[in-house]
Amino acid sequence: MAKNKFQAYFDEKAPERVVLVKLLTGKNEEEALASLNELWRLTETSGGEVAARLIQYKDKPDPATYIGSGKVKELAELCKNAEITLAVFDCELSPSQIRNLEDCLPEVRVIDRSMLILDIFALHATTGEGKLQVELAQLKYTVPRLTGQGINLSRQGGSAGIAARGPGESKLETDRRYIKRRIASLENQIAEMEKNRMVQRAQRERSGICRVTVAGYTNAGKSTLLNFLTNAGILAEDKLFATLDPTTRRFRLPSGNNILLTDTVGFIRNLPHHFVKAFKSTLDEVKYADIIILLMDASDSECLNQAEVTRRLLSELGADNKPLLYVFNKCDEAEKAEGGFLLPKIEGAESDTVFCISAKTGEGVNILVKKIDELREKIKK
Ligand SMILES: Nc1nc2c(ncn2[C@@H]2O[C@H](COP(=O)(O)OP(=O)(O)OP(=O)(O)O)[C@@H](O)[C@H]2O)c(=O)[nH]1
Ligand SMILES: [Mg+2]
Repeated sequence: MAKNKFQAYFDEKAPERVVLVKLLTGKNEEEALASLNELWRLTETSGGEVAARLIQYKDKPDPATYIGSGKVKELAELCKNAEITLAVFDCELSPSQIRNLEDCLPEVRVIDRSMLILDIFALHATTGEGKLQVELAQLKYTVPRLTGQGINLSRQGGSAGIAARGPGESKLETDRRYIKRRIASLENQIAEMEKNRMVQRAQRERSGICRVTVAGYTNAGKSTLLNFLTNAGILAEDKLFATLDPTTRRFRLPSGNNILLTDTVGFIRNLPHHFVKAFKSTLDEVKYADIIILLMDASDSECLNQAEVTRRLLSELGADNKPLLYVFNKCDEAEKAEGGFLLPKIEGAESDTVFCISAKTGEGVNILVKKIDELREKIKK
């Protein structure tokens, strides 16, 4: 099926061919490359196939096209030769940068990292609230970046291309006034749902049951841990952002006391401000916890940086004053590495708040549970 920028097709037999584009400014190169690898995984989660990567070393982004004009020509050539139809930039692009880039790349759609993440959210949103939050974020972020191109943001039975998938069944009109009205209506609906959530939270608070929330980078194993402890039956898979909606389950501690365990949406670096705002009611879950489990994927070499991103987001959400348990998950996998797995030191953390577990095999989980039991006692005093 022919693809052009006005009609995006997502054909499962022939995934969209994608080029990842990255500017390296010489600062923090390790982080930049980790971010590029993450973009690769995000692209695959979204159903795309990474056909190429294009890296430019440059001090500052070009205001008009982000990468320099020579590099844009190289990109156009690459896309033509490798039959690439989508370019994903590992940054935040302005609407005019997207327009300029697409003018130079006639057969290629251009999106940025946030649009890709939102696309995954659109794919994975299952509940009413999740879908409303995705639509709000798309209207505020994606639509202003795409409407100039006349892309029809409709969901044709899941057949639209990456970043052209919307949460609603109906056609998302691109008319500015309509968008403004729709944003206001979505904000109202989300505020209503937020009220229900507040009522639920108040009930939980009154019940006096200790609330333990599992937070962490996407794919750290949060849902697997909740499933292991409570048989919650949450979808847990090797995909980024498999979970969008918080799930809470009761769990009985060895002391016989109950706690409420909550699984949350994963964090990722460089979340745009609109994004955090649109998902505030979901992300806020951490603010109402009595104890936070900061889960990390010990088998990922980036795990300490990911923990740092999580800590920063927790602080932005006003949840940095809670008892925090640092839990290295997937130790079964990490132990396979040469030399095994050595528990890293976490700055500012007492050694009895750092754990090593496998949510898959259950290794070490009982020690963590014991600690939660102790903490619960302390908090309730
Ligand atoms: N080897 C190993 N794999 C694990 C462990 N815990 C989780 N996984 C795997 O890691 C992947 C991600 O697990 P999830 O539980 O979905 O992770 P999550 O943190 O909920 O991810 P999101 O909801 O996408 O943010 C799945 O393929 C799990 O099977 C573990 O202890 N060991
Ligand atoms: Mg999950």
